[in-house]
Amino acid sequence: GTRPLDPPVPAGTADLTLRRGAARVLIRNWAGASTVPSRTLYPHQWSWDSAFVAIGLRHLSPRRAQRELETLLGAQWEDGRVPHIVFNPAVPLGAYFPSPDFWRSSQAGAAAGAPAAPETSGIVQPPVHALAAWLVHEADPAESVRRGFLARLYPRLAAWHRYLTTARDLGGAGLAAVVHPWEPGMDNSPCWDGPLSRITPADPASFRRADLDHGDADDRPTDVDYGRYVRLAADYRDRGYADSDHAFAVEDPCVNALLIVSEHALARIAAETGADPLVHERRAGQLTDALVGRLWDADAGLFLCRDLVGGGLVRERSVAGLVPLIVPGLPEDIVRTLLGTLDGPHFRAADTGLVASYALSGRAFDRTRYWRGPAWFNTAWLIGRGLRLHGADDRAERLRTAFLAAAGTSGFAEYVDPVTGEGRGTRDFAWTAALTLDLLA
Ligand code: 9WN
Repeated sequence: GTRPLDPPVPAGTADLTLRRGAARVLIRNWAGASTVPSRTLYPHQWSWDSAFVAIGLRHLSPRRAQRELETLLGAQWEDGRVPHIVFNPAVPLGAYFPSPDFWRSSQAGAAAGAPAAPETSGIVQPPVHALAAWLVHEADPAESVRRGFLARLYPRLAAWHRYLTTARDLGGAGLAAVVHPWEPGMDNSPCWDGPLSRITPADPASFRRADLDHGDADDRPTDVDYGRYVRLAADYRDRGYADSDHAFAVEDPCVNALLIVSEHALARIAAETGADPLVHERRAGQLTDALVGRLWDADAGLFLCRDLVGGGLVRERSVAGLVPLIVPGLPEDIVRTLLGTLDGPHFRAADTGLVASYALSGRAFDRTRYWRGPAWFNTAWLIGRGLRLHGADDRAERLRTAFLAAAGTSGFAEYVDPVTGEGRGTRDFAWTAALTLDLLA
């Protein structure tokens, strides 16, 4: 209890400190036209990071949030793909691997319409961008209209979704496939262990990891995994980034759920800019049916990944299988089952606070290693949105409280131990700070 002589603590002081800290991270990580995920570990622009960053930046500066997305989409390829990294030419080559001289986008990607500049990677990340663009617009519609923000972005976002639903419809059922473990943004998820086991790792002497200069080796993917990432990326590059003959191709529920939510956002953007919203609503509906038809697994209690090369569903419980909670119009029994899985023995979200990236009960669970257990802030934010969408406000509030506490005590960590909440990975991580600002708004 409070003693009478304790100075009164004004309401909201903790929030104010947290908000200031988060704003400071975004200001420090701003690189002039976009935000770096981390000043040390990730010194370029990353695709889905920028979408999450824009969602937070809009509370500080809607103008800067627009710029963030414009810079990313300015590096779009003519075939519609939005690269997962846009390289800053001022950063030394050795600061991050793979660097521009590995991807060689302006040359190797010429047939796919890579820009002459800037240099980019040739793979993609989850399509959170139309959702982010809509949320940025909503933060200051007058400024957005004045700058023609949505009108300029709409054709680019539409081309991006077209790429994903045509060139990347490798399974033929309408869902977008990912062709590299970096694409779904969950690099070393145990879901990729099976599909990756068929890939011969590149010779370790042929490349040098830069991530270990800044990150703890126990928190990062292993060398064998890296060898396989390099092999897949080099093969894709050597095929001119053509979407055929992929040795790794997976339909991921998180990627497709984000595509659906972004397709709904694109419908709103279309309506706002005088284009036809119905094509987007229709596609969102078709994608939702395909997601449920192809990736839902009632026995597992969540959505699973589908391995298009080996065939069949990947029987691993990953947070990616819970993210479809953000999809509007899911069948009610699926929503009920997902809520049960979230708080049940595999994820125990009610006890742990944030949501583990991989089931605590899973065979490959590892509390410290990246996407094999640690809890991440972007997935918590997405699941929180899903909980609100389905009226589970108490759980959403619980998750929000846990998110803000973990973000503050960990110094805006990249991820946290899912059991103790202890910070892991890099600090002053941009999307952790950005989504903190969003939850405080
Ligand atoms: C590879 C930037 C990115 C995130 C990913 C996260 C990590 C890169 C890496 O960092 O991936 O793209 O070097 O491990 O897994 O989700 O976008 O923050």
